[in-house]
Amino acid sequence: MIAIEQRFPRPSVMGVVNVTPDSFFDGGVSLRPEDAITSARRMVDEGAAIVDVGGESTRPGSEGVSAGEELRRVVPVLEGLAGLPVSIDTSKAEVARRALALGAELVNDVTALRGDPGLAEVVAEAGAYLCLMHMRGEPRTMQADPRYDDVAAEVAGFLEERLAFAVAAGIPEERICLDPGIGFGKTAEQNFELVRRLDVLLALGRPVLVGFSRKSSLGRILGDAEATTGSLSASLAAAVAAYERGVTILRVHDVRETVEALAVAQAVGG
Ligand code: HH2
Repeated sequence: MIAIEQRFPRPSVMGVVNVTPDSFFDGGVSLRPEDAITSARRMVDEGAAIVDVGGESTRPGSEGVSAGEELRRVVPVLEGLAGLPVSIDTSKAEVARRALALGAELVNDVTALRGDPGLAEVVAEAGAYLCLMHMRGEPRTMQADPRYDDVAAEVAGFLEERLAFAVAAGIPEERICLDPGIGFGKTAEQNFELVRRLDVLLALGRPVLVGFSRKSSLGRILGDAEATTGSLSASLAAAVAAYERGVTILRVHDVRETVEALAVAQAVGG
């Protein structure tokens, strides 16, 4: 069994492929399977270690979709990506099971195994990699006045508990990475603090994945209080800052640019 830190050396890039009409940044761009497949293939050519295929938006305010609709969106894309490194962005056991059968190697669950009681068993039986992400509340309401006494400690405490849950459910620790969940029930300042204090999360001993790409905090820090997205240049700065603080996997929309930025950061780091 290859540990997740061997499969994904630091830094590795995860390319985002949203097969949705309503994702916060690229909604509708890859809704047709052939467009999603083309986009995912390009990301792999550009240096993505894996592409994360999702059929449900989790943007602030979103409602969620049924398993049937999620499957209808992602299955043709997964079939078209056979043989390529794929992750499935889902919290539903049924969707994950199908995706793993079609060759996905990682399950990216933004609910950290709280959304569907059947998901842990699906991941364990398939021997898949797993990403556990922190989210306060649910997408529909999560941005309504999030408060923490100590955001880094609370996120780490949550992920420590979810990691223990996953391991108890039969998923080996070596196959799991952790994610502070940038933008999932956090203010802009809390998002930046989570990256600044990444050492608190790294102390749990698992590789960390961060998805800051294009998120609204990047637009807000540049002075637009109503921003719903961030620019490419701001996303690259966030990726490099996260990498320099110890992040292993960067989940991004702009693969080529991020791979280039990280190559320079890595060269400087030696
Ligand atoms: N962010 C989004 C979705 N899934 N998964 C992980 N592990 N970490 C993240 O930060 C993360 C995630 C939101 O981004 P995106 O997929 O582009 O948007 P949407 O949820 O609107 O489809």
